Amino acid sequence: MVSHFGDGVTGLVNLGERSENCSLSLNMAGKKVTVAGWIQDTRNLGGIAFILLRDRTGVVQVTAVKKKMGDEIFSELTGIPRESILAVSGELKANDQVAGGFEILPDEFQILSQAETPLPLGIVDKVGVELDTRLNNRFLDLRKEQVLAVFQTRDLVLKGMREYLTGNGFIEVHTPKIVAAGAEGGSTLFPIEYFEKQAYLAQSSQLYKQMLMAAGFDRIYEIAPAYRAEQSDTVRHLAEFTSLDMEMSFIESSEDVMCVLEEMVAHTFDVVINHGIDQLDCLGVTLSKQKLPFPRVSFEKCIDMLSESGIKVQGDLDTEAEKKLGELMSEKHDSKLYFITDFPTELKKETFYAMRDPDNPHLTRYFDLAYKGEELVSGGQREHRYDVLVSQMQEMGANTDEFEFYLKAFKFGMPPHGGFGLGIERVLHMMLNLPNIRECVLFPRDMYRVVP
Ligand code: AMO
Repeated sequence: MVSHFGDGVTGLVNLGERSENCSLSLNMAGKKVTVAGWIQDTRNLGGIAFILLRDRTGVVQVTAVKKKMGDEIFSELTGIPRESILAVSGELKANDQVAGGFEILPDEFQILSQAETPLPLGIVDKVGVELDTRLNNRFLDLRKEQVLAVFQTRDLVLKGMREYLTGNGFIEVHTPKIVAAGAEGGSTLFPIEYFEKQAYLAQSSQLYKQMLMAAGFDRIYEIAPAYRAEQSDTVRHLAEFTSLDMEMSFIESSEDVMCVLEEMVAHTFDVVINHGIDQLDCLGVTLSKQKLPFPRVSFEKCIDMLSESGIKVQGDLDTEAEKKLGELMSEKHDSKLYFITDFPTELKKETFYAMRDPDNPHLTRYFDLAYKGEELVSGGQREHRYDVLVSQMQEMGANTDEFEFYLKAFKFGMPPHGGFGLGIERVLHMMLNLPNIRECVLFPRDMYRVVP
């Protein structure tokens, strides 16, 4: 029998043959169970020792009595180093002095894997450890309850987004990550050797999701890695992040895209609030339900608001201005999530695919969704008219020959369309108030880190 410490998931191995999965509970009092897990701690009081065994589902106490086991076996069991993996068989006994209300009295045990000492970092110790040390020993760091909680929340965020999009007629697709041209500016492209040709790691699925609109796929989304050779070593930039890209056809304006986006984000918050109670509690985070619609404020209006509060902006918003704007939005509109709309063409110069406002070519039909001052999403309506798209590309100096494979899709029936790109780690970074975006990635990649 394979047993678990917590609420009925998987994880523990048995000593003998594997059969059904189940979780330990008081109902099993008096029965013999076999469990296995990591030794979190051993408290040896001489005649009696308490060993805490941990797996993903929780912790169980194994109570070893010297008189019962004999000196030799008792010292072998209590001498096993922390974080070794131990399998134990014995009676599950009710004991209301113990957390969880029961303990295991071992009859036999087996060391499945012995950990070396000292550990590069503690799993339950309160001592603060540098992020670099944690990331260098990430397999150990990931054993921590609060680190696991981040990835369980990440799982919920992804489930919430998929659930909303699938429920609204979007199909999940996968586009190439080895590409011949980038859509987000040359400076953040990672070149790779691709047989005899020059290729790049995809910065975004932009060109492909648009081509799928020409294919008549109508409503698609993709959740996949995106690569940016970011020269900025900040707490919110990664060289490899997970991008949720969405694209939809037959829209009238970017408002259609914003409506889908805000509903998806609000639904995702609901999923995390309803199903991530233990994780939020473990991380000390309180999340509130998000009210719809999210406020929409034009870029120009944002600049005015900032200027009234003493921040002069030249060009795009910098980090300080973004942070301040987050505070102002929270005060004035009572929302931590808000859209910045009508981005000036001047600021979206590299975004050749953005549709410009027909009444004012100095403005685009482009928006960002920000959360507490950090950009989570950018998107908008795309330029679907071949001639206009080509002239926008020429205006920004793009080599249209390189994009021929993409431009061709605009010549044979391209519907009006739009979409967005959302950084999953940015959402978690802000939602869980984490100090660094690297906390939201199992094995982060940045300017300096390519291992583990
Ligand atoms: P953009 O370049 O603004 O737009 O990226 C979209 C979203 O992706 C996330 N993001 C990042 N997250 C972590 N580290 C990075 N280095 C990083 N760069 C971007 C952010 C950002 O809002 N093709 C367009 C989207 C579209 O119009 O559909 C694009 O990629 O959350």
